[in-house]
Parts: sequence; structure tokens; C-alpha cells
Amino acid sequence: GKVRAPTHIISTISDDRGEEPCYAGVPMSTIIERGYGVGDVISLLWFKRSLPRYCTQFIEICIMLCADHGPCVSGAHNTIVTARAGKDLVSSLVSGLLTIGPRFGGAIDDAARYFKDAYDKGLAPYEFVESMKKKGIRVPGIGHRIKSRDNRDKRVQLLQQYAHTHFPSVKYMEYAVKVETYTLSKANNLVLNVDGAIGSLFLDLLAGSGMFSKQEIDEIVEIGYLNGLFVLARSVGLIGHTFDQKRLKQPLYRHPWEDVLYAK
Ligand code: Q5B
Repeated sequence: GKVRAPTHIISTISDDRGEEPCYAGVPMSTIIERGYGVGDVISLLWFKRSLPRYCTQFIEICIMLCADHGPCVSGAHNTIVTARAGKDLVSSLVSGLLTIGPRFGGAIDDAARYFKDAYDKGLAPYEFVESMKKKGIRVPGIGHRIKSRDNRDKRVQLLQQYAHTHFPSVKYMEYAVKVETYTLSKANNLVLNVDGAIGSLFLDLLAGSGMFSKQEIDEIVEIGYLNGLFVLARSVGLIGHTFDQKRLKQPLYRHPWEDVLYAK
């Protein structure tokens, strides 16, 4: 019989060989005819399945709420400086994206990992926080530079409200809120931040939707899919900041001497 030469690549999410491209087996025309949105496309290409509407809408809300947070955050600042150095769109975008990490925007996966582990082990919130302190690890998803007990993050509240209305269970988010109650007893700015809200609520989506096996949930959390939501969302804002600087014809950025402590 025929002998198939070994392939160099295995791909399971999309296929461009037929009359029209397919995402996880769903033809492009179906995506358009059924009025699918970007949340559905993310479901197909990241999770390889169609998720219920309340889940895809949650994904879209995460993307919209994280698209931008002003010019002063690490990512936008880098993008602005790069655009003002005369660099192109892709360079300006990636210089902002490269700041996304454990302190800024990229704490969603670790928040999901640590909240899941602590909740599944039945750790009381104070035990969890104190065990992290003993290990010298900041609780991912907790703390913010400008948000605090008296200046709550509206994005977090909107995500929580949506989940309370639409999710069958919000047990991980409720656990994260109990963690926040404990951390707020230590300092005013140790609020549940947008990364922690998305991390805990995505655990609720995965566990409550009935669309994922326990093994699949563990794999998603272990591989770390969820920072992808912030990366994708913030790209929208970083591209906007690039265009803004170019439109404004902003000159090369140089940081003022007065704002540097030249120490010996
Ligand atoms: N302490 C976010 O810190 C920040 C603690 C903690 C225990 C914690 C910090 C942190 C975990 C990572 C995380 C996502 C660096 C944040 C985002 C997107 C954004 C951004 C925007 C957007 C802020 C003062 C004292 C110290 C620390 C203690 C702080 N955090 N203890 N667990 N999690 N969080 N990142 O204010 O005793 O004095 O040594 O790393 O979730 O990125 O808008 O800006 O949309 O763009 O700089 O919202 O919380 O405070 O570092 O001076 O710490 O608090 O150990 O204690 P700060 P620091 P001590 S959302």
C-alpha cells in the first residue's frame, strides 16, 4: 500500500485545505451565518470546542475590559516610548507586550493555579495567604498600584456581577474574595485585581460549564492559557497607543533628569 512520509508538523485546530478554512472543524461560512463573535472563535481555536453563549460572552467581556488601562501602565508606556523612537507598529506593539508578566497583567495563570490548588486542598483563605508568605511568594491576583479598598476596580465588579448572573457556580471566585478579605486586613491596596478576578472566574467557567473534563481543566491550568486573554486584549490598546503617538507626531522620548535620582 501507500507509505505516508512522516510529517514535520501536527496541527489540530484549523484546516485551510478545503473550499473554505475551518476552525476546529467549523467552516468559516458557518461562523458568519450563525453570527459567532470573537469569543466563539477563541473557543474554537484555543479550546477546540464551541462553548455556550454565556461562556463566549464572558470571554468577550474579559477582552473588552482588559483592552486598555491608560497610558501610564508598563505596557502602554513601553509602546509609547517605542513609537516615539520612530519604530513601526509591530515593534511598538511587542515592546509593550513584553512587559506583561507576573507583576503586570500576566498573573492570571498563576492566580488560577494557586487559587485552584488552595481551594481544592480545602485550605482556609488565611492558611493559604500565610503559607504563600512563608514561601516568600506574593499572592498572584492580589494587589494593585492604584486600586484599593476605597477605590475598587470597576472591571472586577463587572466581571463578578456577570458571573453571579450567568455562571452555575462561582465557588473559586468566592474563595478569591475570601482571600481578598484577609489580605485587605493587612493592607488597603491588597484587593482582588483584574488578573485574580479573571483567573478565579475562568476556573468557575471551566468547572461549571460541563464542557471540560477534570483532566482537561488541569491541563489548561498547567499549560497556562489564561494570560493569553490579557495579551490578546491589551494588544488592542497597545495598537491604539501606537497610532495615537504617530497621529500626534510625538518626538523622541527622553526621560527628564529631574525624575532620576543619580545616586553614588
Ligand atoms: N504585597 C500588583 O504592588 C503589585 C502582594 C503583597 C502578598 C501580594 C503587587 C503584586 C501580585 C501580582 C499581580 C497583577 C505589583 C496586577 C495588572 C493590570 C493592570 C495594571 C494597572 C492593567 C502592586 C507593598 C507591600 C509589600 C509586599 C506586599 C504586595 N502585593 N503581599 N501578596 N499579591 N501582586 N499582578 O503596590 O511587608 O512592605 O514588604 O505583585 O496580581 O497588572 O492598571 O496598573 O489593567 O493595566 O507596587 O490593572 O501587588 O506594592 O510592591 O510596594 O508592595 O505589599 O510584599 O509588603 P505595589 P509593593 P512589605 S493587575
